[in-house]
Amino acid sequence: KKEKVVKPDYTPAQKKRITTLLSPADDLSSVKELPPFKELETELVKKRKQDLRHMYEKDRRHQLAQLERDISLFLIEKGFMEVRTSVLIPAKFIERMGITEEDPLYKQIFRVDENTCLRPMLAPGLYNYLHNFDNIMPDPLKIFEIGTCYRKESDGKEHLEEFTMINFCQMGSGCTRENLLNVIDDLLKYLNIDYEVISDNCMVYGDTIDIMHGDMEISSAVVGPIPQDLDWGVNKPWMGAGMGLERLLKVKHKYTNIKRSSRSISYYNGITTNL
Ligand code: ATP
Ligand code: 9VF
Ligand code: MG
Repeated sequence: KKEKVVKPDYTPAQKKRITTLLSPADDLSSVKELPPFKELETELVKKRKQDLRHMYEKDRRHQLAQLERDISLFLIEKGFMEVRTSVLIPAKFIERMGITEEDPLYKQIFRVDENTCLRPMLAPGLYNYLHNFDNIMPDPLKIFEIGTCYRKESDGKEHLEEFTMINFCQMGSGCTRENLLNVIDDLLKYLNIDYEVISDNCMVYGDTIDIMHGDMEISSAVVGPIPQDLDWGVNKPWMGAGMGLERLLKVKHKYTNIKRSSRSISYYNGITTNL
């Protein structure tokens, strides 16, 4: 006969504190009788301090920074050239991306002043490089950027208002769905992340190939060309994909909330700093 799990009546604030202190490795579901709040809190605080001291002793790498380095080296090895463009972009780039007032993304833009906003995506910077490098580099041209993007978001566990995107793209020959899916497959195998491919569409690109881990989108991939390429002075076939680094970390470390993998003063490598 199954024994009843005795749940002490923690207050909502106490539940929240315990949740914050838990690491994905902790498994309270097998615990038959949970201890009083103060006892459990003390035990978890002690464990999390040990975890942090262990990181300081043995590793010292920030997981978001390290993931950026890993992806960067992987893509450079695959022939993609790294670029870094501005986080502050001209507001006119938003229109030029084809983001109109009807596009849900339009209202999500952080505007800095009349002519400037924070980039919600990396595509404008990449478009500029595709145009400028077209008659300098051999065919195909392969570039990528990794960096923070900003969007006003209302929805919680998978969305950050400040997040890190990797966007790689290739222009010229070899820009097929098959080649695109191969790059994504190589990258996600290298990162040890399971995924499924589904079709979707958005206002900017039309049809997209979405890469999912369960219910969460980890990447949107597109095979061009598309009409608005001409507004950027781009007139060759292309393929590209954008992927969120904090979502990759959420999957890799089984975080229940994406905040654990974000730029933060509240968490260090997924562990609360409020100890
Ligand atoms: P969603 O539908 O989940 O809001 P999206 O389709 O608007 O995402 P894209 O514009 O396709 O997002 O951006 C490419 C990738 O960047 C996404 O697949 C996701 O991994 C990541 N990403 C987008 N928005 C966010 C966000 N607010 N927080 C964290 N990651 C994000
Ligand atoms: C793929 C998703 C238009 C040739 C410079 C590169 C892409 C989807 C990227 C991202 C975005 N697009 N969130 O474009 O690789 O830009 O919406 Si380009
Ligand atoms: Mg998408």
